[in-house]
This record gives sequence, structure tokens and C-alpha cells, in this order.
Amino acid sequence: MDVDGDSGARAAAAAAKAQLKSEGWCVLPDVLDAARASGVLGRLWAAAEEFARRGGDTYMPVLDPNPSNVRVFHLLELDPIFRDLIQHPTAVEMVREVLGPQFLISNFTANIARPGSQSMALHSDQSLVTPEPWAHPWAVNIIWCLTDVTFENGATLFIPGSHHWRTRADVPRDADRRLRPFEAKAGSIVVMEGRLWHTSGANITADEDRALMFGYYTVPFLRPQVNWNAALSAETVATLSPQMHDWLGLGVTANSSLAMDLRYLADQFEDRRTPETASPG
Ligand SMILES: O=C(O)CCC(=O)C(=O)O
Repeated sequence: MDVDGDSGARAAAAAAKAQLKSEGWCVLPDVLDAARASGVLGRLWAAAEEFARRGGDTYMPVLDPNPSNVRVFHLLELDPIFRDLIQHPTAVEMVREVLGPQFLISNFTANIARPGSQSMALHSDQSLVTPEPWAHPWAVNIIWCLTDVTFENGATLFIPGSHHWRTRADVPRDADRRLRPFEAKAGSIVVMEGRLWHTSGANITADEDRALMFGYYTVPFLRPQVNWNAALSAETVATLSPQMHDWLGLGVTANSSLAMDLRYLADQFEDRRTPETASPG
């Protein structure tokens, strides 16, 4: 979908944004065409091999019950195609819809659920990086669908309305029975705000992979999940635009927010001045 395109596309984008605001998620179809989605999938498999060649483990027992889930971390370091996708204009537009104009790229990973894969823990991504209460959306995932995603092949399962849960005590005992799949065509993105509780689905097909990539963005005052200064090589950093430097928090002043009022005292309270309190001259 071209968010800036014709009026039909604009109406669909507006509806998606309204749904994101009220329900905490939306699906935008056709962000990548079928050929591009399949091309990115090929690059993802190559990246998985390269990740393993560099000593990374694609099976993470702390996350997944068995090795049928293939995890790939540090995508931004592995192939420039992922550096393009993390700053795709549609993705950035949806991120800003949730987080406002300023944000950081916190992580970019993939999870290929192969036949036999099982669900990880139920969680919200915001609960992984901030303490309770979760009052505002401070994180958002852009989930790239590189294959068609169905309940059967392991679609991410989410709980409608769970973005309103403010503490762990709000998670109901029957949460596992409330799960619903995010189903979408290859080339879609699913936008999921950080407070929506979810898990990976089980892939119960005989021979179908489900390949998703998770671009994770947060408000700028949260420490990113990945320390990009450690994760990215000098060669990769040299390819990045000033904008990407900012979004990855690479600069010396990255930890200083500009969203503050540092006017001098006299200017901050100028409107309260009366002729008597105004300085002479
Ligand atoms: O793969 C999925 O469907 C969900 C993955 C996820 O939520 C995670 O890795 O935190």
C-alpha cells in the first residue's frame, strides 16, 4: 500500500491508523510486492546462514520450545536490504503514528517458524523494556510478512484489547484462550503497538514456513534493546545517513533529549512580568 498514493489508498491508510489507535494493531497489505517479498526472504535465509557462520545461534531455548523456530539477530549488520526496510517510509509513518516524531530503532530481528514450531511465552514487548504501569504506548513493532501468514503456519497470536492492560495483574487466567491470529499476505506489514500481548503461533503445517521480521522502535528516552555502537561494524556505520545515526542513537549526544525547555528563567516566566517586576532599562 502506498500511504501517499491515490485517494483509495489514503482512505485505507486513514482507516488503518484509526484501527491502530483504537485496537493497538493494523495490517497494511502490499507494502512490498510479491517479487520483492520473495527476494527479501531469500536474503533473510542468506543472513541466517551468515549469522550462524559468525557464531550466532539461530535456536534460542530461552525463547522457543524447539529448534523449528529459526531466529536471526543483528539484521542491520548482515545485509543492506534490512537497513532499507527498517527506514521504509510506510514503516516510519506508522511508527510516528504511535510514538510521535522522535523515536529510536531498538531492534530488528527475524523469526522463521518452520513446521513443528511451538509458541513462546505470552508477553507484550513494552513489558520487556519498561516497568509497570504501562500507561502509554512507548514501543511499536513493524512486522514484515515475507510469506503468507495463516493460523496454521504459525501466525503471531494476539489478545484483542490487551493494550489496555496496565500491570501483570491485569493478565487474565484464561489469556491463552483469548488469542487470535494476525493473518496477512506476503508483502504486508502488521503494526503492533508495544502494549499488545502476543506470542508466536504453532506451525501445524507439514511443509510451510512462516517468515516474519520484527522492526522494534521505542520512544527516545528508552535504552534500545541492542547497543548499536557495539553491534554495528565501522563499515556498516559508514554507510548510514545522519538520520539513521540519530535513529540508532550512535552519536555522542544521543542520550541528551532536545525535547526540553532550556530557555533562560527570565524568558520562561516573561508573561508573568508586571511593569514593577520588569528589570530597569
Ligand atoms: O514470531 C512471532 O510470531 C512472535 C515473536 C515475538 O513476539 C518475539 O520474539 O518477541
